Amino acid sequence: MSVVGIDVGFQNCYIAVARSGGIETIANEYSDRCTPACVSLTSKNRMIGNAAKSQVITNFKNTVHGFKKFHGRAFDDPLVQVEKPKLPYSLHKLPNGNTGIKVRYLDADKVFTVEQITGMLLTKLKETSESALKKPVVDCVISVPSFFTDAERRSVFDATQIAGLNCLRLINDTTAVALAYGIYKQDLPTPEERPRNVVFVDMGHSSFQVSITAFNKGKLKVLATAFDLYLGGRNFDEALVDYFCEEFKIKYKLNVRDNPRALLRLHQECEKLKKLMSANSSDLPLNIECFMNDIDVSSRMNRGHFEEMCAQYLMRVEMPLKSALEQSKLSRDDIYAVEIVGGATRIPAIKERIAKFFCKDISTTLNADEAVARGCALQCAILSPAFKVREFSITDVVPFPITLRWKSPTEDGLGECEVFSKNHAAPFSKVITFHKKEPFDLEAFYSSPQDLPYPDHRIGCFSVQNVVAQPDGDSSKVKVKVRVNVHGIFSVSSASLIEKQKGEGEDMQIDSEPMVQNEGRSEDQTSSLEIPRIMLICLKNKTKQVILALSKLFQIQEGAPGEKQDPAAGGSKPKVKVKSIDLPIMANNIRQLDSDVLNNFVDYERQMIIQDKLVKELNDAKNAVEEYVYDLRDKLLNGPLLYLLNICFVFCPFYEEKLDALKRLGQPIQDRHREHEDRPRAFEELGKKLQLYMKFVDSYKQKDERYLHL
Ligand code: ATP
Ligand code: K
Ligand code: MG
Repeated sequence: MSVVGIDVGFQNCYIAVARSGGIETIANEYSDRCTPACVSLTSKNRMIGNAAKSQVITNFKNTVHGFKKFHGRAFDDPLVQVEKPKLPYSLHKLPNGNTGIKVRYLDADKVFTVEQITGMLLTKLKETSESALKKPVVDCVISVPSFFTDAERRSVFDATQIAGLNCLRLINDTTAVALAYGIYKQDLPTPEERPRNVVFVDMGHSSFQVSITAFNKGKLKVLATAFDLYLGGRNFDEALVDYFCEEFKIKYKLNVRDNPRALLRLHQECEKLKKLMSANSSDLPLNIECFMNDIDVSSRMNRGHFEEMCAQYLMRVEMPLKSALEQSKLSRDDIYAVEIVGGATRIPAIKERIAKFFCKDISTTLNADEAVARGCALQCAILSPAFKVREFSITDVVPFPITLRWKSPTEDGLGECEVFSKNHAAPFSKVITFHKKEPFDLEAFYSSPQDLPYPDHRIGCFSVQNVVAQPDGDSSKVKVKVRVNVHGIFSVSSASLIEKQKGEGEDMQIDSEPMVQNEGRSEDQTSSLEIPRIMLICLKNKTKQVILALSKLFQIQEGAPGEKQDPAAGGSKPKVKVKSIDLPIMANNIRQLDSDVLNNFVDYERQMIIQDKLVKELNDAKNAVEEYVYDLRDKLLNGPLLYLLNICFVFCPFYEEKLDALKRLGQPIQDRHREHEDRPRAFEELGKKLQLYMKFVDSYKQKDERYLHL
């Protein structure tokens, strides 16, 4: 079993693998450890990663990049609409309202979903890992931004399945970084001591993420996360592009924005310039030859001017830092270190802002590009039974609070409660007990839409089916397990009806001691809320009438979920025999691909893989033929052979057959050629052997005449 971690960035992807010697990031066939998040479709095949990036300008309409943020988003989503005019390729509204990507592929118009495009990218990353490890790769851990909502996570997860990967965890970028930081630290405080609090800051190409994490020996606990969804390296590129577009309009009368190719080139050059300015504060040139209408353009820029231009972005660095610090309830003095990763944190002005806010020098002990992937590989190693790693427990947070609302078709029971508060530990399961006579619906949604970086606060509706009253007409006890799983995805994962048995006295069972249970290595913690707490929340929101109805209708119970037999919890209670029946749950309005659609995508991805392979084999064969022909031609410059070669080309439709035919034709000629070449060498060797033999004979001749005949 291989153990692989993948950082799927907006711009750059990295792969790390666990080997016996430790974690290693691996390079692709271009000896590059960074694989661009780029997919290019052509009339024959797909190009993915570096090969696709080289098509960005030449095949701009069909080269897809910057798609990570379309995961789980509708076409009409404001974020999608903001991005749309900036893209060189077209977006398309899918029948279900989702964002589709329209390209030409195999000489036909084709709309791919974002899951399919990320699936293609993951296929490439899977192949890269497989060729490095020389064995199949299935299990992996993949990073997502900590602010990704349910729909976005489900969409990324679907993409992993399209690529045939078994994603053991979708881990938050900054949590992966925290793991990469903490697992090797030998000097962490013991569990009894005050934890070591470290701030992790990641600014990539598209967004800015901050987390504050508390470390003790053998564990990390995320305290808080914060982000700016729209702040990343690309903003700084765009500022430069804007500036030069204006300048070239005046200086050269060029309307760069009307020419997608020129605009893309300017983008590339501006990104290069931006990187140069990180290391250089002097005046730097920008030169682009044959930029537009055969005009060469040139200009200059320096760091000071650049920072002025980007003031609006630099200003926004502080907010997420402040938010994370406030949420963590720590003071600056409680912070042990501020670790930065992500390409855009190399901009000196960004580093300065971060350092200034925490009144602390920033640390760069982690590899800024590879830390996320390394953390993913470490998490994969922890989760994989095939690998032995130091025990290290990871507790992440729920980034946005989640509320559950319930209703039945006829019963007048209606209520809601916040099941996961902001920064609640995750993964985590809770068991809620209802008293119901008929099936009922549970609607899950994010409690505070105003803080949500997503336009729709609904998560989904879960119908608990087959609920019936007890034979005596009483309500049945229904235990429902709700959870935020290892991927950070919410679900109502199971429900069961507890059948009253004779002799059961109590109507409710509430364990007074909160129980937190570890479910194996997934560290999925289980517990429930106490009634008083829920009542409090409901009191805030609902009328007295509802509260009264509520108090009759539900209870929330501590305990492990999924038990077939209710254990006598607490020990002191009398043992009560109950029968539990599993209830089916129907999930509606979940933003995830239907299983038949997903299966189609899986099949289609396989077909495209085969198509790419065929094209590659054909190309390889073609290259082999060409090589062979050139080789032969060099050796036999003229004669009837060339004539024969040409015939062979005309009549053989397939390269492999051509090559075989050619070899049949060429072999005897080549053999003779080699013989001819070998002849002088053979003479030379024969001469040497003769000399040796003569020496041998001479030496023995003197001793014994008989040896002469040997
Ligand atoms: P995201 O995390 O938003 O999904 P990503 O992971 O693909 O994106 P990174 O690879 O961390 O992003 O960073 C890429 C960004 O960092 C690009 O904008 C790139 O131009 C920028 N960058 C890289 N090196 C430098 C540098 N030396 N100076 C300034 N910016 C840099
Ligand atoms: K990255
Ligand atoms: Mg990143």
